[in-house]
Amino acid sequence: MSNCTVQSGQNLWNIVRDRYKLTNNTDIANKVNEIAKANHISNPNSIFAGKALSLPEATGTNTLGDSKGIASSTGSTTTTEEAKTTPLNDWTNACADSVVNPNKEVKPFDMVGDEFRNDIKNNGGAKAGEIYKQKALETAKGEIALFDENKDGAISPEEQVKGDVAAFEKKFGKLAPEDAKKGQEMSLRANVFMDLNKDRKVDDKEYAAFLYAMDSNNKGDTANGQITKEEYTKTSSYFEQPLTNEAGTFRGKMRSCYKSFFGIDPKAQSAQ
Ligand SMILES: [Ca+2]
Ligand SMILES: [Ca+2]
Ligand SMILES: [Ca+2]
Repeated sequence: MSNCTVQSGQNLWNIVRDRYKLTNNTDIANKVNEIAKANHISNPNSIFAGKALSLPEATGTNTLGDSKGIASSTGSTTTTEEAKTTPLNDWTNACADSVVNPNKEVKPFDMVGDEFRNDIKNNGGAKAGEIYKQKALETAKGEIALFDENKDGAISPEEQVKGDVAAFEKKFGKLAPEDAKKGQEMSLRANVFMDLNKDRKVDDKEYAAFLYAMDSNNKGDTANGQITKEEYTKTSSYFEQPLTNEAGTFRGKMRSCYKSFFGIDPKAQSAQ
C-alpha cells in the first residue's frame, strides 16, 4: 500500500491509469471503483486536489489492453450479456430503426409525455423545464442501463461499442462483420462526442443534454420533447469525422443545456 496526494488537474481515472499502467477502459473503471471504495470516496468523478489516497501496490498483472487502448476493442465483436438480455426500450428501438431502415417511416419518439404538454397548456409551462429535465434523465438512465456493464452509472467507450452491436443484433439478427465494424467505429465516436467533461464515459446528465440538443436539432431550433427521425439522423451524422462546424455548434448547445439543467459547467468539471 502506498499513499499519494491528489494534485490539481488530476482525477481518479488518470491517477489509476498511470499508477497501474492500465490501457483498457474496463480495467481502469474497475480499478477506479476499487480504489474509490477503499478510500471511502462516494463519487469517484469528484475528488479534489489535496485529498490523500491509499493505493495498493501495482502488481503488473493487470495490463490486459494493448497500447492502443480503446481502439483495440473496436475490432472485437464480443457482446455484453447485459445488452443481450435486457429488452430494448422505446428509445433504443427508435434509434435502431432510424439507423438501419433509412426509408422506413419512424414515429417521433415522445420523450416528455402529456405531463409536459398539459403543464404548458394549463399552467403556462411553469414546471415544463423541470419536467423536461426529469424525462430526459429518465430516458438517459434507460439507455445507460442497457450498456452499463460495470454498473458505474455511465457508458464507457468500450461499453458503448459492445452494447450497440448487441442491441442491433438483438433487433435485426447477426450483423455482417463489416457492418459490425462500421457500427463499432461509429459508436466509439458517438461516445467521445457525448462525453462533455472528458472523463471517458457518458453519464445521465451528458446524455440528457444530448437528448435536448437532438430534440431541437431542426430548422426552428426548438425542442418540443419529441425526437423525430430527421432530428436523429442529422445528429448521427455528427459522429462522422472530421467534426463539422455544425457538429461544433451542436456540442455548444449540449454544453449550455447541461449548464442550465444542472448548474455546472462541464468544462469546469473536467478541469478538476
Ligand atoms: Ca459503465
Ligand atoms: Ca463524461
Ligand atoms: Ca423535436
